[in-house]
Amino acid sequence: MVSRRSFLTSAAGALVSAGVVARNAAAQIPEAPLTASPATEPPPAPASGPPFQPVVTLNGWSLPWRMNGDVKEFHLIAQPVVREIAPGMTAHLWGYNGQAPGPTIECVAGDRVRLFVTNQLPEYTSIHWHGVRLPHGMDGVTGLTQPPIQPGETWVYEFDMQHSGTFMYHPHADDMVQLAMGLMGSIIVHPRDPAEHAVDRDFVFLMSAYDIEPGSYTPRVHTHTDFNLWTWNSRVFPGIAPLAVRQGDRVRVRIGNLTMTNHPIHLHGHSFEVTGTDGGWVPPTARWPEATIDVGVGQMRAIEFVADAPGDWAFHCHKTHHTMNAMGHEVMTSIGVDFEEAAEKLRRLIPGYMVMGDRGMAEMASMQMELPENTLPMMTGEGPYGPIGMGGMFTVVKVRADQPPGDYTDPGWYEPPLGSMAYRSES
Ligand SMILES: [Cu+2]
Repeated sequence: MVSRRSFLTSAAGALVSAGVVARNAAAQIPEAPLTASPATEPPPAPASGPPFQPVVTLNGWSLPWRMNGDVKEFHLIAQPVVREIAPGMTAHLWGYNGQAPGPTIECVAGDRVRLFVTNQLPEYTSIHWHGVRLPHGMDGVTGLTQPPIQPGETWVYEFDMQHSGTFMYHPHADDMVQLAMGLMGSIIVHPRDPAEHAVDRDFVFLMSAYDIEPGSYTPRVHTHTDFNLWTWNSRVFPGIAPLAVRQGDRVRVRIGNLTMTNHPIHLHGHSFEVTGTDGGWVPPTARWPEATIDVGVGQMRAIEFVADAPGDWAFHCHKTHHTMNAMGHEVMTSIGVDFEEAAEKLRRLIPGYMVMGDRGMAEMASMQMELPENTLPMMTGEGPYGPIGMGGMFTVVKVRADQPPGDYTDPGWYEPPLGSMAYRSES
């Protein structure tokens, strides 16, 4: 049996040093740094406690726990972290246990949980368990339900997880700054009966937004709505893992929104139903088909579909500026303007000066432009037929007949059967 002190010390040591991942309390062996592999890992089976089918956290992982008698103990450490947004750009954020967003907390309805929260931030914090029904004093609202957790302190939250569903955790302390810095995570409470709400593949991610000037690393925390990086689990395409599924699978995707605007999330090639919100499960009689679901600020939506159509299907926010990276807002529209005369003069002063945007901006997607340090192209991601022209809140659901059960490896690009693809007219 591991003593509480040694558990806390080793958990802190293993998790904190260099942002490494530990999969469970029994095996805190540093694995590859998170930045090394953007791929989605298969979920590990629960190490102890009641059985459940684990979720896949896109570009993330689930928090290890240990059983102390009948209580499931977790340890969150709020601290500064370095997060790779996509290859070519890292951000200096605040997160939990080496990552922003923090690891996913998974438990089972009926579990009693004890959550240790250590504050290694330079200012006070708290954790609110969004959507979870619990006693007043565990709700984590600084000033209202508890004094703040001061830097260096560890506080303990303890309550019963009464209902299954998808929830979120985040501070209610200096909210605007602490959410703009990335302090958040997902909570999955699985049904006590694993057959209830069972699916073949279960994914989760949180939407967050940052305002990071090209060439800098720390988000501007006083931005209200004009963020320039729209992320899923603090990653942007092509840094977001694909959702690899087997044809015929019933798939659930749980999407939480802790940005400051709504996101209409659209899935190609399929029709889905909303089966859960942060309030709980939607009764089957109250569901209807959708291809786009608007996820409002502070909301969670769980969608489910049968992946019946093989192919690579775009899955993205439908706000076009949310599928772009690090974009400037003060860009003049110059479509239809003839700049050549002015450009000729400018080239005498600035050799190689190019006119951009007079025929739209698609060209910029394929152009290798010189970028400032630590930023990303606005439109990014290369597909099998050229630039995809989208970054930000975008990834691909890859449906394959031969994707082995339980295998989440990226199967590569889809090759459509002969005669099933759009083609150039020769007439
Ligand atoms: Cu959006």
